[in-house]
Amino acid sequence: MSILFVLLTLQVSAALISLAGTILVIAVVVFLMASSSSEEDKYTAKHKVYKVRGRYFFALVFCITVLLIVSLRLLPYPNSQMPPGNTVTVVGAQWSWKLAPGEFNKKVNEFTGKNEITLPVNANIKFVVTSVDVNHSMGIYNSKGDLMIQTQAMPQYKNELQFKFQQPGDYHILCLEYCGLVHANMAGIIHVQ
Ligand SMILES: [Cu+2]
Repeated sequence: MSILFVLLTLQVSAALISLAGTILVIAVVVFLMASSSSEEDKYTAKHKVYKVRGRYFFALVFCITVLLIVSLRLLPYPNSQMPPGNTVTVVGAQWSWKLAPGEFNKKVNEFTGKNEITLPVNANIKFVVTSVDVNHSMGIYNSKGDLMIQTQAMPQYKNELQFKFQQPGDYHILCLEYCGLVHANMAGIIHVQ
């Protein structure tokens, strides 16, 4: 229920921002129409339009720059300084997840791991995610069933994802990309303590 509420709130916010943008565009058009008279020659009208367009452009650049700086600061990525021991390799396969501490740099089909791992709470963890066969998607859920993070598990490619578990407990790994018959049974568990 709370997820739905958050989504609706985000949608409503997006709709309001779009509405404000639309009203701004209409206001500019109305202003141009109101401030131009039929006797005006082409040259004067063009000059006037270019003047407003220039101001509008700089205002837009200013707004976008401010929003970009604010939103970049809010990105949920921890900074990349972390002890090397906090790296976990995750390998997806039809149809299981395998996890082991450290980054695995040999051939991926030689990787041996378990479908569960224990990780420390409140530490930056780097997941290095790949696949031995087809595309999978690693989604990590908390005990309430909320999706915390996700990234693709792709053959011959490593995706890195950083995350800090702020609550101890059991987190579940599920596959978010249909990968064949037993896709739904692809499950792993992360014990955070
Ligand atoms: Cu799958």
